[in-house]
Amino acid sequence: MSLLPILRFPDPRLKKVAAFVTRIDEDTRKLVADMAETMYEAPGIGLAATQVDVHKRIVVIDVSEEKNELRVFINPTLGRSEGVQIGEEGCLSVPGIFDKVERAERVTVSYQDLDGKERTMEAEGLLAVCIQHEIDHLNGTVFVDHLSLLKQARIKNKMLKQARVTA
Ligand code: GNR
Ligand code: NI
Repeated sequence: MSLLPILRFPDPRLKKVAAFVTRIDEDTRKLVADMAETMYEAPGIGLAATQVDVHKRIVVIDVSEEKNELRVFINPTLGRSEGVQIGEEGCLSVPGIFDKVERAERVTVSYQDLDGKERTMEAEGLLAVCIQHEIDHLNGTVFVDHLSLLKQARIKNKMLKQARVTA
């Protein structure tokens, strides 16, 4: 397994729309293992392939307390969504920034598992937030895009300055 570098906002590669996965092979399984390791090490509760510059529709999530319930979503799509929740979000691609985002409270997500089997599940609360946040990444959207233009501009400035100092 290996840790993968995570793209930082406002890297334009975070805006790419990821492609559907047509074949789940050894490379896919290796990528999922590396993504999981990268997510746990960060640490984060989710990671989309987009964030590690792989533009395929693959997401890993673990919202459990013990960090022992890895969920893998290949080609996830949202079905029904119900209700509204507003929660503080963060993103491994926008370190140090946290702000409130409105999301559906409950979602139905269809996806393929690592065996290629089609599955559908319902999620609520933090898991539902995380699924919506990760599917956004696959579509080239970062949580910052849900904030006001003023906040977006401030965050972009802060990130660019930070990158300059770090480089
Ligand atoms: O680790 C993460 N925490 C988090 C908290 C609230 C809402 C969404 C998230 S996802 C984030 C990891 C990440 O950036 N996934 O893309
Ligand atoms: Ni994120």
